[in-house]
Amino acid sequence: MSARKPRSVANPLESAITTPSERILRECHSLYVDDQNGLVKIASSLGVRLLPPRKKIIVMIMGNHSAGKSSFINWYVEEHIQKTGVAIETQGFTFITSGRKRESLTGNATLHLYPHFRPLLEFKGLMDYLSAEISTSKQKKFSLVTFLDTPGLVDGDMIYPFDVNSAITWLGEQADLIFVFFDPMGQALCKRTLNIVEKLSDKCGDKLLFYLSKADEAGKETDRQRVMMQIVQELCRRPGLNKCGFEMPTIYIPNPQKPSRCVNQIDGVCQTIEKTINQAVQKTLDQLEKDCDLICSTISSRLEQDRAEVTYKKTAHLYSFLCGALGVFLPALFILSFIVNTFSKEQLDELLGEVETKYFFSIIFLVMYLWEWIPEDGQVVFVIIFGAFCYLLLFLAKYFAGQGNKTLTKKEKRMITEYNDYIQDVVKTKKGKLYEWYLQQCAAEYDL
Ligand SMILES: Nc1nc2c(ncn2[C@@H]2O[C@H](COP(=O)(O)OP(=O)(O)OP(=O)(O)O)[C@@H](O)[C@H]2O)c(=O)[nH]1
Ligand SMILES: [Mg+2]
Repeated sequence: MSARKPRSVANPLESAITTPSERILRECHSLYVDDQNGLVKIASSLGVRLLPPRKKIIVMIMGNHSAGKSSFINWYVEEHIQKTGVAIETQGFTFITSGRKRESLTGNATLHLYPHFRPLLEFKGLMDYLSAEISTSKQKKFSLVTFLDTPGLVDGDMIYPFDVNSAITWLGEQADLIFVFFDPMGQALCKRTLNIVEKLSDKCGDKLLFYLSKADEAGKETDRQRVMMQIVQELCRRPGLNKCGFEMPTIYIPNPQKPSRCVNQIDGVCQTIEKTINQAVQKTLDQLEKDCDLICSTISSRLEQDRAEVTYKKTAHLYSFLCGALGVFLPALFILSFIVNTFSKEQLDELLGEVETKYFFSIIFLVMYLWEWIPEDGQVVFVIIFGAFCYLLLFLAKYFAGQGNKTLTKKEKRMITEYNDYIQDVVKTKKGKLYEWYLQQCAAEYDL
């Protein structure tokens, strides 16, 4: 591995058309998924699982049938992507996101685009109702948002081809924001919507926001107030929901042909999206720092562990050698002593030379002295014990030789040290720069 800098995705042409937030998110993402030095790859080589951050936030829009969910998305994107109308138009889940060219994707292709959403495969019958629409629009903050349009909810006999309640609840948990649209017409108090909202509020109440949509159709201000009161009352009656203070901005799609005097808080929705994007940028940068620290601490503990392992292995190998040597030497000496004892001193002098014979004999003499010192009826027992002892020594030699776990090879050690340097020198420096950039952007927005 070479500690090269990751490929920067921001070429001059792109930087002219992308916002700083978008570039920060993209650069963070590329630090994770880079082919050669991506943090995901580095972490997985150390046995740590990291997920790359998302490049966009996910805003799920749910609510009653005909509450204006798809119309809101079309308005935000400023392109007629989703079918709208009085009939039940949206029957499945659609991801609406920005890309280089206009495209419509089916279920499998959608999961390819959003691997985080693979568990959707477990929802029986849902795959035929999953799709994605890619638009080239760059309006508002669309380049940093993925909308998730959901099926219109109705009570009664309507049969959904999949478990719609569980699917919306699961998807809501994955989203960064959940908008619940209540329209002032007929179905504002749809039980199914309230049931799902109750479940979601239990798990992710902080990202759940309520809107009174199509507010221009609510009639006079007093009617609108009455509808809102009804909805809020119905929400508060739910045991899981009565703890939250409800805020319910009124929104509608501005129509120049049909001006309305009703207050429109739709710009507030855009600001909420923008705020969540900024939070996502901050969270991503914080997570990057945490992931870098996690990798570096894993590396240092791995090296520390390896050093301890090497020392342990060296000691074990020394023991193994000593036991092995004794296990072979002692019986050899014992047997040799008996053989040599059958030779006369003169024969040995001739064979070995005088000085060597002297030393040799003193050892043999010692062994034979010890042997004779043992009472005759105990000699057989001694041989058995001695044999067992030598066998134990050989067994211990084998045991010590097998002790210790696998240690790092030189190549592996060099590689993880280089990973550490790369993270300290390249990734952390880059993260510092991106943070500065982010703060500059915040300051610039604040000045405005
Ligand atoms: N007056 C008014 N009409 C709206 C507004 N938003 C949507 N509509 C109309 O309401 C109808 C339903 O809108 P959709 O966007 O299809 O609603 P939806 O929630 O996606 O409906 P389903 O997909 O069936 O659940 C359409 O005829 C829209 O033109 C609004 O803000 N004001
Ligand atoms: Mg729709």
